[in-house]
Amino acid sequence: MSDELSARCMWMRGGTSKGGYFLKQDLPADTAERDAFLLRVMGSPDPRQIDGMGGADPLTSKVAVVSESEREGIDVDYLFLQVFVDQAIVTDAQNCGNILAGIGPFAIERGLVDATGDETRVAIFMENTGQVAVATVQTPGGKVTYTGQAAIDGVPGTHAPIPLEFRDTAGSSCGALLPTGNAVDVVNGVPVTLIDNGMPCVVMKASDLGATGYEDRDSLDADTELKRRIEAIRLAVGERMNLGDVREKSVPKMMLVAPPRNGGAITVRSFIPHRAHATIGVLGAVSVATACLIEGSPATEVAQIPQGTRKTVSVEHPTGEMSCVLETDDDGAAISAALLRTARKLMDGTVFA
Ligand code: NQM
Repeated sequence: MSDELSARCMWMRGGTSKGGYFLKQDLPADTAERDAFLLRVMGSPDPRQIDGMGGADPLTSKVAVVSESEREGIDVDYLFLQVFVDQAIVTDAQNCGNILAGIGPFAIERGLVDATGDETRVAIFMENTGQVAVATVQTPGGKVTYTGQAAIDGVPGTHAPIPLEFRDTAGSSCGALLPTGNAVDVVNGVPVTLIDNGMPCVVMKASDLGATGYEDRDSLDADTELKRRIEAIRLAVGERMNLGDVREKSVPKMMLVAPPRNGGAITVRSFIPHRAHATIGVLGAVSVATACLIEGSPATEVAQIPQGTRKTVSVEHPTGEMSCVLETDDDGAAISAALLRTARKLMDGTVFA
């Protein structure tokens, strides 16, 4: 590829992730060319991503591709791409609810959506899973603002709030909330819930894997024996979760759960899937919160779940918590989820490959 290749791009923090936001028309139309371009932009494969924009972490090696939508009632289409750090892989096999937080502001800034007063609701079709999210962006005087008083754990300071609403996310990639039809399966001797409420996840008790669930990110990343056991379970369940061969995929996410310690509903340490997460993914948190409502799941053994049909499930993670507001039907099953995120524009210009 020539060094002259470049594209218009905005670099943004979305929630607790960071990456490049592109208009679809600004990227090569051919998928293989697009992926080769993005690998060079990020500096992959290289554990340090020294020759690119990536931050040597899966959470900062992310891409959003955005276009005006032709779907009824939808403003924009969003395709998420995970650029692996140390392998030459770009995958669309997962969605990302953190990068999603930047889509509304980006779409307004690029003129795909008109601001509608002090707040603008942006309906986003998530191409990876074929589902819809609605983001509410602060647009005082018809312009996006990133400043405000909302704080989310894992991000210093306060910013403008961006509430995200999800509906009908069950079975986003696996075809069903519980792809095996079971609340619990036993894999390699470990009871697990295989679940997908927006993100394919394997939920298991940390104690069943010899962990506490309260470890910090670095200790988890350094525990090669724990990671080996987790990866063996992941590879064993890919087909059962209707995800096929997951060796080169970033799903399912592996969720180690434990009782809450800070007044929340549950504690989670997630692997995404090969590195421990610094916090927790948005749709990953929604999926774990949903598992807490499923009788028989290992999650219910450790969770403290509030009563009522509209409940805030606070998911504790290594650097704080993420509150998922779940609405449930009369049977107690989750039907919608809402979360608070923030985002920030970091750079707008041209990126070179
Ligand atoms: O689960 C990381 C993140 C994510 C994904 C990952 C996410 C989600 O924190 O919706 O946000 O699980 O790879 O950005």
